[in-house]
Amino acid sequence: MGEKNGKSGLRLWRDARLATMVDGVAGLGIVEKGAVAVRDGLIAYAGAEADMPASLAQGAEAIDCEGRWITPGLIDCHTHLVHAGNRANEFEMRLAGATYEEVARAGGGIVSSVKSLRAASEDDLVAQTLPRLDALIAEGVTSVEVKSGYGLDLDNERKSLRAARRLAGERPVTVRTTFLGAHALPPEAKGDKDAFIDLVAETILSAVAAEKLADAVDGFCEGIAFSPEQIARVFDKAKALGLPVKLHADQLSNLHGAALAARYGALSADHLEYTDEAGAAAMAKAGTVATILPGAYYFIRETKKPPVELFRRHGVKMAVATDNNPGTSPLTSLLLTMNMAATLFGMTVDECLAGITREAARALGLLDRTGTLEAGKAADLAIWDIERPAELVYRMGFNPLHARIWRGQ
Ligand code: DI6
Ligand code: FE
Repeated sequence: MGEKNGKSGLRLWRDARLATMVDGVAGLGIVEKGAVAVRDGLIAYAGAEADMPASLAQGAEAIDCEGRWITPGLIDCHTHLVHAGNRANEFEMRLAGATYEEVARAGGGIVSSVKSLRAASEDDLVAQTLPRLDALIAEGVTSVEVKSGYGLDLDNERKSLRAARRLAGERPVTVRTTFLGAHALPPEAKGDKDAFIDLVAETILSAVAAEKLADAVDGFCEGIAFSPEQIARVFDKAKALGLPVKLHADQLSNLHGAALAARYGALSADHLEYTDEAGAAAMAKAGTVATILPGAYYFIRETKKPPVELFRRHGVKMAVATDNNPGTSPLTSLLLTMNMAATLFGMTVDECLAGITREAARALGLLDRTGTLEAGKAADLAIWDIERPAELVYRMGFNPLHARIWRGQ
């Protein structure tokens, strides 16, 4: 762990207020006068300083937090961070009155990002992505999910996922990759969605899995993308390969994507503006997390809100994420995302904070490793210059991060 640690290899953050976010505990799991002890990159203790075993204090390098708040490191569980170029030109078209669908039909949309990504080298993709990753990290992000889906052929999907994997070598952050081959139809498919789905499921996904480039498989289930039947073919292949699934579901219309995701035991179903009660009930039963993405809702000026109240009533867990992508959510702030989730959708402060920590970890299948302050988990911490946790949700465009710890460093 390097020479910065105490002789015993222990580091101790003391005189802190903790939002432990422990599952099943009321609210934020707050501990006043708390301490976090860390050994070998893992949390050895998180709780009241007075109750901490004395052995953990001996020889530890102690860091006085002077009453600051510690939360789990933040987790952005839905991003398309690896992309090339941007679509500010389409933004201008939309400001002049065009809709997202009209822009797509005029040769813009996802396909224009596909062109840019195919023209970029893997090194170039990494270089273009790092400033976005750095913006997330600057606000305390310690884990991030990154999707492919702008390559849409074998070589370019692999290039995207390799670039995503390389981010973890460039910065102190945990990266989870998701294969999103069923994102849009590339021009060379000439309108044949079924043939493209065959290519995605049989050829590209198999190769991606063989190279262990993806931790999960996603799809875009939508009128302008793929039908539930087509997505199911990709999911069947994912299951056969032992990969968990997640889904862009019910974003622009209700194709019952939430229920489809639940049927496959998906880690999460994401967006969900048009999800109905049957979908929410199916997700609750399957333990599928609802990932709420207010950035996309805001940016495309959607008016239908995700059914947060239904999710609460059915006991569906809710994550909150940026959906960073060049077309519908060029957003690199989880703090601002929380403000949007609260202001636009009426999510509470507790729900927002759980959404970017514990529930985001759950949505990535990482809850046993991160997302809460508990002994045995990775020492991923964010230390904040705030007086109360609500400040993290309340401010817009202000970053009160004091320090960020990833795996104890
Ligand atoms: N849903 C979205 O909002 C983005 N992808 C998706 O499946 C849109 C991505 C883009 O326009 O580039
Ligand atoms: Fe997305």
